[in-house]
Amino acid sequence: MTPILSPAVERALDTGGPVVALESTIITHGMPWPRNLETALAVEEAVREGGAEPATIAVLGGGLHIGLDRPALTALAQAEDVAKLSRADLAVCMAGGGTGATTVAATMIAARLAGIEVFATGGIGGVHRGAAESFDISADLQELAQTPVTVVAAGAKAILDLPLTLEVLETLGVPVIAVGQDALPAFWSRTSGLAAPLRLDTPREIARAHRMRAALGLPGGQLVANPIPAEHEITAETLAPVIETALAEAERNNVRGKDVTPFLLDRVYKATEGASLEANIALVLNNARLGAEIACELSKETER
Ligand code: PSU
Ligand code: MN
Repeated sequence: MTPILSPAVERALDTGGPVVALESTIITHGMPWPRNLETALAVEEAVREGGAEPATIAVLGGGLHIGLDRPALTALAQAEDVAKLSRADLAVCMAGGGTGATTVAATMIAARLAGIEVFATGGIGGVHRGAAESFDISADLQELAQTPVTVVAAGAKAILDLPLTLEVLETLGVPVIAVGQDALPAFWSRTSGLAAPLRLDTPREIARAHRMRAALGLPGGQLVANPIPAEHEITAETLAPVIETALAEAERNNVRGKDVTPFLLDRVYKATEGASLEANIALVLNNARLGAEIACELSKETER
């Protein structure tokens, strides 16, 4: 199985140039049309402005595509009922010639196959609240433990159980690195009230840590938690009651499994009258810029 690289991604990888992987579940399940397409295009542009090549990843007609052209992005953004593919779903979807959007876990798998070391997104999946009963822990966490890709996210969403998410990441040996601050960011909010296990302040240090992990023979990646820019943040205090209501609704409607994250995101979007979406877009752009900087540093490290 060979991934299908877009010409621009292939060129960049052939020459050891900086490439940043981007996921597609955020397009199909994370944001409403047409903001999802606008955001996907703006994120790609932000990566290019940062001097790297964007590689949005999705499964189209059974092929694992790394780098999507505009018609493919548009079709994905408009499609309804696209499958959400995590590690468990990827092979079955591809073998059956299906189409699906890749989550953080599946995007990491694809990035590694293509030789891409950095991936920028919004937020990762984590340990859901009530996981002691539901056992709902995102496969994203295990993926970070085994697939050597540096993932730039704005932390994990406050809809999750953040203390337990940190515990699981620690158990799995995943470095959780806050950028430029001591606190763990919480997606829409700059801080979660929890200390981040690790802190680094520059893309160069993050790139060097990525290389050092490989040199030590450690499997897995790094989670780079980049706080949302201050002017776009929604404070944790504002969000807390909104999240409580969304979680209660999910419970009442018996929402389970893969549907939980999209359901909660949609409820928060409605309850904040769209403000959560604006914040989400701002943080993804911010992560794309940092991802490009890290990819540029990694490509310099290779030359040294
Ligand atoms: N966070 C967002 N938007 C998203 C997701 C996370 O702000 O769309 C997606 C990502 O693709 C992530 C997935 O990998 O949700 C996690 O889903 P689950 O909890 O079912 O593993
Ligand atoms: Mn889940």
